[in-house]
Amino acid sequence: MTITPEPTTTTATPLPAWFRHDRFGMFVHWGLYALPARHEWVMNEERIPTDQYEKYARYFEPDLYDPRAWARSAREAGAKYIVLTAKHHEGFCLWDSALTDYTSVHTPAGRDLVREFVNAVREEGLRVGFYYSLLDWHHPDFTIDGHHPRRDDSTEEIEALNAGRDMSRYREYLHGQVRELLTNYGQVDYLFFDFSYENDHHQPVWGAKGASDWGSEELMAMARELQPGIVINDRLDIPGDVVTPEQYQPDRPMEVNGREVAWEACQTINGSWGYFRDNSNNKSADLLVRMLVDGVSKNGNLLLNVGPTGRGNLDPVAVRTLSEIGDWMTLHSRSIYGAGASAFQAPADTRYTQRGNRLYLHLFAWPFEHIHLPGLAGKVEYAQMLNDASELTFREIAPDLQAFNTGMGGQPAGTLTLTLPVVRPNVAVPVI
Ligand code: H79
Repeated sequence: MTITPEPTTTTATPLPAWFRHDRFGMFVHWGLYALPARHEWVMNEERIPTDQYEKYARYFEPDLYDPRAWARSAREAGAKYIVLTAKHHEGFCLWDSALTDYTSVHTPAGRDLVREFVNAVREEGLRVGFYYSLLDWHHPDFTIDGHHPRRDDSTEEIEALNAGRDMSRYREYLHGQVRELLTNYGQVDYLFFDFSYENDHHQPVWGAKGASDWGSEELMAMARELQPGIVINDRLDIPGDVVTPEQYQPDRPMEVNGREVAWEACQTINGSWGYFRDNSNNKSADLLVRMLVDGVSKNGNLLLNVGPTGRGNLDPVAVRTLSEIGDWMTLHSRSIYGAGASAFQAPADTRYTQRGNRLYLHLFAWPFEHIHLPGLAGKVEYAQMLNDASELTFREIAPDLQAFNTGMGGQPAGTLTLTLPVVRPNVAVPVI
């Protein structure tokens, strides 16, 4: 007997409306790497053996952990969802997993930190996301590969080690842990897996792992069964719901196989995801706002990262940056939430976002008094500044008129010219 195969569950499901609408989320990278405080890849970069790295677990005592404060900072910045690293590549788990002792419960913290996180996030009215690392540099069955801290051991040592390692056992562990996270913590809105490297042609790595190592089809099906409506990212080496460029701003709406897809850029404040004490390469709130706007102008989201310290609090730079973004969002979030790309072509140093029939012009450089907007003549009923609703007057060269005949000088037919305040208002972005 032949049967029609069941439709695969891994084709992207319709994306829940909140994801595109909300546009802005906060990423939280927190784990043992907050203690060395020199990048979350420190175990790998410094080839730290497992038994030495475990020392950080003995000193993990986050007495200032207050996820309500994280969530409040996120909400006040305008973020609508928070994604927490339940487990990063180091393998340490922030929840009470029955499948390992390498968890926050078995540290001086002595408790399930994910539980407190989800409660706090929901109390602040935000959506809950989990990051789960597919790589695991602590698990005894995860085979040594070119991304593993022991990658520089001799070939003989690596072969001997890998002979005793069994990826099918690791796969069971991975599926079991994801099952725990999606079963024991109520509604989970977003799952960010990280990452596959089998088909990474930019950076070929020996022993690279992908969909067959993770059991990606099965994993995704399980996640959707446990949490209908969950958004799943694209790093399982099979198609997901959202494409996730990392520390990279796409130059146009993203496409996969010629079809536009939802995307979310994840970005750091200072180049490191985990807390990095000696790094002061901080992006300004102004730059981060422009990155958010740039993304929305191309139908993308921004997932902005913070890396809390080993004591559990956000560092002052993160707090200040989020607060400044919040100042801008208070006045301008109408151009972000529910907005996306416009069909109009924005002039140099500007971006358009559009929500329904509202077109928002974001000026990345403040011109002198006038900005010329090709193609908008005859299309605009009213123009105003967004920050204070003050009217902006404008002149138009009708599309059917010859250029050079209006006194404005040199603008092509169809151009609308706005008259701006000479001095840029404090946090202003004009709207037309
Ligand atoms: O969790 C964050 C990163 O740790 C993880 N994904 C985000 C969300 C990630 N970053 N990079 N990668 C995964 C791919 C690997 C990049 C590498 Fe490297 C380049 C590994 C070694 C060189 C970056 C630079 C990490 C260590 C040095």
